[in-house]
Amino acid sequence: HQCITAAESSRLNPYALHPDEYAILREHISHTQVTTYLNIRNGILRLWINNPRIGVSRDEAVGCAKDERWYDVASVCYDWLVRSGHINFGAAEIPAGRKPHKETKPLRRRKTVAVIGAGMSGLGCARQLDSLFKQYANEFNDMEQEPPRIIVLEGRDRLGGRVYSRALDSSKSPRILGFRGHRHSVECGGMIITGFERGNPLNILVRGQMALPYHALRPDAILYDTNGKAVDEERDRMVEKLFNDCLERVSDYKFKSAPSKLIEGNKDLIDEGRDSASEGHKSIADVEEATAALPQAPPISKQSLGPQVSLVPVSTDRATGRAHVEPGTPAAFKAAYKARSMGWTLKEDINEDNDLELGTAAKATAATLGSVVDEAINQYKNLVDLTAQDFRLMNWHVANLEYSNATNYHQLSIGGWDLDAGNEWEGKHTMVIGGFQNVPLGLAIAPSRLDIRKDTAVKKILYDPEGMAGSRIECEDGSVIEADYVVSTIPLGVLKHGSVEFQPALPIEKTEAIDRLGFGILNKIILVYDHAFWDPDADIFGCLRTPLSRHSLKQSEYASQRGRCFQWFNVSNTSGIPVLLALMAGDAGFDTEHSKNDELVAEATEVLRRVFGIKVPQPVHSIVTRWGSDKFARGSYSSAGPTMRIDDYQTMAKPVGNLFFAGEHTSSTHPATVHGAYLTGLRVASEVLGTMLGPI
Ligand code: F2N
Repeated sequence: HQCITAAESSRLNPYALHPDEYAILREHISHTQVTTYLNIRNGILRLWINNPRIGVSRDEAVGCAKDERWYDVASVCYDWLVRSGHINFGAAEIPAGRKPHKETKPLRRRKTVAVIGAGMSGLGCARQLDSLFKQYANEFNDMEQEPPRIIVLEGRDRLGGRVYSRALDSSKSPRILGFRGHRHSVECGGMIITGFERGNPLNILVRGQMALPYHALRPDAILYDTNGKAVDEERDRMVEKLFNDCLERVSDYKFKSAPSKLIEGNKDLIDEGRDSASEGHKSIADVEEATAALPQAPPISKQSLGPQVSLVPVSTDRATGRAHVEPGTPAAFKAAYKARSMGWTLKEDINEDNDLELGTAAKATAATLGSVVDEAINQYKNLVDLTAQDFRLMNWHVANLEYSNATNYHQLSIGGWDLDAGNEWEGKHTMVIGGFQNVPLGLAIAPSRLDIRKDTAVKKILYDPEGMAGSRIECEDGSVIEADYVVSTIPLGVLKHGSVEFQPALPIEKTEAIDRLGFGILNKIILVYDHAFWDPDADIFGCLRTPLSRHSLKQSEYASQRGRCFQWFNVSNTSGIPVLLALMAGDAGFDTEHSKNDELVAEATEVLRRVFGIKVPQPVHSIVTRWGSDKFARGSYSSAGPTMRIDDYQTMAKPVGNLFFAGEHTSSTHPATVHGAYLTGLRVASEVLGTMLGPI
């Protein structure tokens, strides 16, 4: 069982081959041997997950094969797991590579890899390269090369990029007394680690390697209405269901991606850790070639699953606003019928056959998630009686969705806005106590110190798109770095802004994807107090906002206000002092860029006073983030822009010659997240090593 859990924790299906494994093994093993292979692979993963402070050695991995005949396959599996970053990643002590079987040869010039950016993706990549180069030192020796040097170029004077735990400086706020000498910090950027139990690689780093303390967010969050009273839970649930149904109706217009081929082992045997008795003599490839002429089974259609389950129901997470898949009834049901089953009373002349007519909104060339959902909400108004409070509630959910996408939902693609839904992992959301930034810092120093040049802003990258000649990186301070391989983790916002020049210009497919993808703004207002006046046992609470003309039942009138301090985090547990953090999402995120701190703090205080009474004091210290004006970010994170194409994130990830791309905006499975950024760093490290050593 531990092997099964280890595979799941490593984001691998314990019972089926990953597409890469399939590509490596299809000519070498038979269908029946897949079971044996998976048992070996899951066993290696178990060794790793049981103690991720120390990397698994090749000998240990090979020992997972029960039979000598499988040693070679186990060794290949080990190579794949190491190179792809499924084991031996992060801040682990790394076992030495193969013993040199040839004499050490005279070495040629040492190659250089330059990584631009010391955020999670850049540091993740540099650390992984460092570790891979150690593990494959002998292979480099065979090529008469010393393992390459890695240099990280960072424009800021600090590490972590969009993970920024800003220290609360007691000298600036003399009233934060008693805290002098202690390191208190607040998260100005990425903060929440989602699905911490199983699958999130940050779990291994935070818990398994760095042993950082963390706080699991308590998910229940009260929503307060504008009069300061908690919203009736039942009403809240009804509105949320209606909102989710609007999102589901949009899912008919979603991008469809082809399901990937699944080569499975025998589940029962794998569960028991037993291998298949028979061996099978034809390789997977032979069998496939023999059956290629046979007609393929038709793809599974929504209807064939029966009317009761929907394949892609959508709802948004309360703490993060991110879309996730939940079992639900399909949008195919008539809206009025669904509304009634949610507990709504239908208007007098409406019966269960009445439906929404979203056709015109959805088929318009300029259709966006916002235009269609706004239309759906407006049409629901004709089926059931929606009050002004219902509109406030509905727009709180819109704000929450806009928060996770860092933009107004009229700037989101109807087909691709939730492309990553379904990839979420199990477990609570957590926050690192004492600062999330300790994770990138940990990568920078352990197990050995990386060569990181801070205050080194890159302004120009001259590269060879054919990958034959080396690259030249010019920095703002006049320094020049020659590199054989370049990894860019430059944020999408900076790429859009054009402040880093590529010579030659990036290929057109990439510049078009840069244009189509979105890069919006989420900002935070952080308020430090000398005592807590809120419920210390609640981590999150929401505040409904009114449009400029109060009691409006017009959806469009809510956009500018709904994201203003709509969601609050009590981060005292992780900061060590009484701190509240309010989100400015959607249009509000953008407005924050050119609003004055005093006005924002006054507005936030006003929102708090409605809930906690007029005694709410002025904060002793406050911080307002402005990620849009930040020269090294130019916004908060990427999103599915209105005209995006299904493979835009993959296009962002493609290398051009020896110029590689990592960063949050190159992850099609976990964009806009810290763990997603980290995984792209691992991916690119694997690509770079593959270019140097060739495939496994
Ligand atoms: C250069 C140059 C140059 C640049 N020369 N160096 C909740 C949960 C999950 C996902 C989302 C959310 C909601 C959002 C949220 O509240 N989080 C959040 C996030 C970002 C920001 C800005 C805010 C305000 C809030 C949040 C979260 O809780 N949980 C997450 O998992 N992610 C969250 N994000 C997004 C992540 O912070 C972000 O995706 C990730 O950190 C990006 O990492 P990358 O490595 O891709 O980029 P970055 O850290 O910007 O590193 C690039 C580096 O390059 C940076 O150090 C620059 O200074 C540097 N650089 N130009 C040299 N010319």
